[in-house]
Amino acid sequence: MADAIRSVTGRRVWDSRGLPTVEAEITTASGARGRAIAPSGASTGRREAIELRDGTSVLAGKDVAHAVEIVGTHIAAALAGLDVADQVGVDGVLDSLDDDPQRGTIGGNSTTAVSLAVLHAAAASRGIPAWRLLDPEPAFIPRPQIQILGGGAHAAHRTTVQDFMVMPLSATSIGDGLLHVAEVYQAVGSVLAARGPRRGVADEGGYWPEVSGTEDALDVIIAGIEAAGFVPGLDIGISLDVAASQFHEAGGYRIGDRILPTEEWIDELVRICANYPIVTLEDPADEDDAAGMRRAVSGVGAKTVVVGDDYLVTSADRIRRAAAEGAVTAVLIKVNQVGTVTGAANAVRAARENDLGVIVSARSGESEDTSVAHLATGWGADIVKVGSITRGERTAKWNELIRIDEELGGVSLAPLVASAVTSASIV
Ligand code: 2PG
Ligand code: MG
Repeated sequence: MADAIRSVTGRRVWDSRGLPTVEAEITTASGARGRAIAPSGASTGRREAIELRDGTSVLAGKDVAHAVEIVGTHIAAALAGLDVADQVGVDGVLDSLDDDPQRGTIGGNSTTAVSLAVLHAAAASRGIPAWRLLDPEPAFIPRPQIQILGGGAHAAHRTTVQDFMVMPLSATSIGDGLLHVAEVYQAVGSVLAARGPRRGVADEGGYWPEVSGTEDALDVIIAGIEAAGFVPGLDIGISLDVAASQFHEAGGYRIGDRILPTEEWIDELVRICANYPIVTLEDPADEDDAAGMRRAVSGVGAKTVVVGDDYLVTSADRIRRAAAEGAVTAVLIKVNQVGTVTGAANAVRAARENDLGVIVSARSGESEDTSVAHLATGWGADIVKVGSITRGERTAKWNELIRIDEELGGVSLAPLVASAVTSASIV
C-alpha cells in the first residue's frame, strides 16, 4: 500500500569540519520517519552536483540557510503526497525542480539530503533498514578501505597524494578486517612517533603526513603493517587516492617546482605500484586526462584496480564512456556528486554492466549519518571507503557495518577486486 510523503523539513546541522550542512527529515502518512545529512567534499570534481552555499558574510560564505529553506518550501511542496516507496519517481521530481543539470539552483546538498531521507523513510515505512530495502539478503559486506595518512587537500597539500589507505586482504569478516586495520593504524602511529613529535590528524582522521614524499609515506605504512604482525600484500594491501586534478596545470602535473608531462607522471605512479602492494589507485590523472587514465590502467595491469572519482563524478554516462575507453577498472560512488539516490544507483548499474568494480565512498566532510554503510551493502559494493578508523563521523559508518553484518548472521567480506595482490613477492 502506498505511503504518502506528508512533510519534508530542512535544518542546518554541523559537519566534521565545523561547517554547516543540510539535514532533511521526511514523515509519511503512516507515521514513518527518515532523516539524512548531506556530506561535503574538499577535493571536488568540476562536474559534481553543486553545493548551494549562501555566499554571505556568515562563516566566509559557507552557511546553508538558503538550501535549508528550499528543502522546507519548494522541495516540500513538490514532494507532498508522493509515494515514499517510489524513489525513482521522487528523485525525478527533484530533477525537474532545477534547470541546471549540476543543481546550481536548488543545490545538490538539498537534493542529496532529501533523496537519502526518502530512502530511510521508505525503509521505516516497511519496518526494515535501508540496506534491506535495496537488497533483502546481501551476500557480502563490502571490504573496508581505511585511511592511515591524510594528505593533499585534506592536509594543506603537505603531500602530493591525498589518501594513503589500507585494506584487509586475508580477513574474511568485517569484524576481523577492522581489527586488522586498527592494529595497523596504531602501529603506524608508533612508527611516526619514533620519527618525531606527532602533529595530529588530517580531515578524515588519518595521521598528519609528516613524511618526505609518497614513497616515504608508503615505507611508513609498510613498517606499520609489519610491526602489527601482518605481511604486506598478503594480509594488508595499500590504496592510494592521488586526486590528481588537485595538482594538474597546463602542461602536466606539478610536483614540487617541476611540471611533469602526463606520461612521466603516470609512469612514476606505475613504478610505485610495481614496488609496493598497491591494490587500488584512484584518480591517478586529471579529471579531463583520458590518456593519463588509460596509461595508468595499462601500466599497472591486473595487479592494481584503477578507480575513477573526480574523473567519473558518479555519472552513468561518464562511466560508460570511461569503460569503452579503458580509462578505469572501478568506479567511486558518492551520492552527493550526482545529487540523488537514483542517480547513484544508475551509476552503480552502469559500472556493473561494464564489469567495473564498485567502491561506495563517504566525503572528507562528514557527520554521524550512516547512509553510506547502507548503500554500500545494499548495492553490493566491492569496497566501502569512509576515511580513517578514528573520529565519530567515520566510526559511525564502520560500526553500522558491524551491526549490519550481525543482522545478516555474519557474512564474508566481498571478494578481492585486484587479482595479483596475493603474493608477498611483490613487496
Ligand atoms: C575523495 C574524497 C574522500 P573529498 O577524494 O575520494 O577521501 O575526498 O570528499 O574531499 O572529495
Ligand atoms: Mg577521491
